[in-house]
Amino acid sequence: MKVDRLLKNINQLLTCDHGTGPARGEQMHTLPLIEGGAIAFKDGVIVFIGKSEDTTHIDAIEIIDCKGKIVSPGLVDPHTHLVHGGSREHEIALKLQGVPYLDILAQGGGILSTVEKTKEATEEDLIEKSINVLNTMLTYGVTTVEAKSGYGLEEETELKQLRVVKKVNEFHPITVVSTFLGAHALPPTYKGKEDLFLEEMLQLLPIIKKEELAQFVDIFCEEGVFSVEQSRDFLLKAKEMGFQLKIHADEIVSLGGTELAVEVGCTSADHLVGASSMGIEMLGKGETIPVLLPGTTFYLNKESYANAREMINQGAAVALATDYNPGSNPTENIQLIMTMALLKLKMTPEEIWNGVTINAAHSINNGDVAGMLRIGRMADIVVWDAPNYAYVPYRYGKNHVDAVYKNGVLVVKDGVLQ
Ligand code: IZC
Ligand code: ZN
Repeated sequence: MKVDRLLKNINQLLTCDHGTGPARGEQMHTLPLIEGGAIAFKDGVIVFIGKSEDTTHIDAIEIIDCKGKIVSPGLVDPHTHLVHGGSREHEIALKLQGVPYLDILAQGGGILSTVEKTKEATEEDLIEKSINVLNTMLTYGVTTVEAKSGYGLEEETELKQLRVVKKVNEFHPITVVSTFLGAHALPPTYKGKEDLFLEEMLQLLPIIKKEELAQFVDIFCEEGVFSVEQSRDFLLKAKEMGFQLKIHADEIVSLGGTELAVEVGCTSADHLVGASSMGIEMLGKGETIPVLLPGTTFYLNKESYANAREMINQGAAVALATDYNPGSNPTENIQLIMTMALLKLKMTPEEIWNGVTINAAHSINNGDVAGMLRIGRMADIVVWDAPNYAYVPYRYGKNHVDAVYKNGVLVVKDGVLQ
């Protein structure tokens, strides 16, 4: 068999292939892998996965010795606020004085401060900034990212953000999946007129559909932002218009957004720090994937983290994400999030790897193209300078990525972007 590249002598080749669907509950304890593995691809497509000793029939243009290394699918970061203007380091002093995130927002800061900066930024500014962030993500081993709008809260800027996502997806190696988050905050001029504002955001959906600007619609269901009732109405209308759903649920105050997510059929429910036991039970039985963001809890300086253990016990398919955004988690480092999942969510290394690969892929409806290695799929592959998979979340604070292939093309070599 003639191939372009053959990676062999891999200490552990993590396929993350659980058959169909995400890894749920008990299944999350298992991480499908091949010790002494090999993987080969041709024209960007995986053509062989197996043991190194079974590769004698393979004639490769390039053979890469991965002794002492592990190989995984390209990681998936399923919750980011990629496109925005400015940054919010000026709010750190308030934060250290103990002013809560939602109070900063209520005072016109937080998300609303980023809205101002995003309005000021040109499309070119936003493209350049997003590309820089995506480049960093790629060097950390991420090959698929979800990106939300939500820093416009009016037509022009929301569409500007979504068009930026569409453009960067076209020419950056990372696949970017787009979400419309027009319902991210209430502009101060709409105070008391939440329903009118949400109606106006819904009116953008036909344009978004026509220009293929987003696959998902999301809402920030939170005290002082949008209620469970408003979120239900908004999401159901978006669903009727053919969008898949996401929700920022129970991030800071427990409102019942987790239950709502399962009720209306959200593909994912994100944050869930304050999810009720009823909500967690529903996640265990339903299809909605909990996307947990421990980096955000850390950066908000909170003590109490999402109850990943109970979600897994109840049978849910937990996924992990950075929540990369300028306020509550300004980092693109998914490997740091893996360590936080280990220490703060008490997830095992197996659960963590499933959480950043196959489950994350399903949480953005990309389970059939991302998050696992299988013959016939595109070669989105990360080579890690780590002797085993547990080493990556354990040995924290450094980047373990050696190489990244996207569709079979070497895009990161020796840890450096090509
Ligand atoms: O800019 O603060 N939680 N939205 C909801 C965010 C965090 C992003 C931000
Ligand atoms: Zn978010």
